[in-house]
Amino acid sequence: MKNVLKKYNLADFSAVSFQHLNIFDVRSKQRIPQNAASVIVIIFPYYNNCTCGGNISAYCAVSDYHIVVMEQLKSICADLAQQYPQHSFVPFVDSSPIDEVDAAVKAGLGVKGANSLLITPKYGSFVFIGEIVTDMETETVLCTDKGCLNCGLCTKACPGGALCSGFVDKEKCASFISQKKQELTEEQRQILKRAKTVFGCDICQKVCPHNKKVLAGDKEAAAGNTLFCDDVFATVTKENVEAVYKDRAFGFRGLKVLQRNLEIYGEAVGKTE
Ligand code: B12
Repeated sequence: MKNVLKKYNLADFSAVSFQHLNIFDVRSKQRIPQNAASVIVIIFPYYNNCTCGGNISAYCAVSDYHIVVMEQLKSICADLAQQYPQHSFVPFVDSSPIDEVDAAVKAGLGVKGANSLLITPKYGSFVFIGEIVTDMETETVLCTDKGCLNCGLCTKACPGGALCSGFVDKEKCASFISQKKQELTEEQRQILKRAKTVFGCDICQKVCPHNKKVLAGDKEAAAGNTLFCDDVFATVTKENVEAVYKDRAFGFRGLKVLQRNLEIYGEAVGKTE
């Protein structure tokens, strides 16, 4: 198993028993293989310095991870299936029945921060999480969460005051608000203005001391499967929004949500056009 995974030059991966995980009751639950025994959790770093000056969050400045990560996971699954034809290997990313932060922490890949995100030792929290669920018994670990420094900086900096001991009050989270299709309340518009973002929010990650090295451009943090951004599109404007929105992580929300956010962003930075 490890030999197959090694070929992919992954930043980090580990496995945990399926029985220990939090499973959400969502539609994708149907894809879990029968007799699921273990889950291989893989991280995909994505932070790039070129996203600093943009107006979207770093996870949207790279190609849509739902597609890129899923493609990699699918090819790993195909390799594993060839090696172990009697077993099933099913890939998931984000729209997953698995609580991915919880799975990664239990697999020993990092700790859960007060901002509710997985913080890895080398890549900080700027990582996507993907996983492969299998009916194969693999070598697994079960780690307990040692937690973050708990410095409180993310809680203080959150523009909506959405964080409370690792709990995210979604309706106050700028990331959630930027994704919301329904009409925003006046308070939510103000939170978006404070976050100064057209999509997503990285404030709780950017103030996190665990991300200091990564934010300083630590070269070691660019592993084999790191997703790099296209710095031309780290800034979304009225002019390029139609061209960029489809192949980014915000594509699924549609153009209207982005245009609304652009308008609010324009008000926040004093642009009227
Ligand atoms: C829904 C979702 C969101 C929602 C809600 C997030 C949330 N934490 O609830 C929104 C849209 C806000 C969101 C935003 C973001 N997300 Co998101 N999201 C998810 C998704 C699909 C499910 C997460 C989830 O529902 N977790 C379960 C809940 C129950 O966890 P929880 O909120 O931590 O709740 C626990 C505790 O808070 C506690 N609790 C519950 N209630 C209460 C009440 C009190 C008072 C207390 C004290 C405790 C407490 O018990 C709960 C169970 O353990 C995952 C993918 C996945 N399948 O896991 C990605 C995921 C977590 N997101 C991801 C990312 C990248 C982001 C953003 C950084 C994107 C951005 N830049 O804008 C932001 C970060 C915002 C933030 N600080 O959380 C990555 C995180 C990678 C990492 N390093 O951890 C994931 C793993 C996707 C992926 N495949 O990479 N996300």
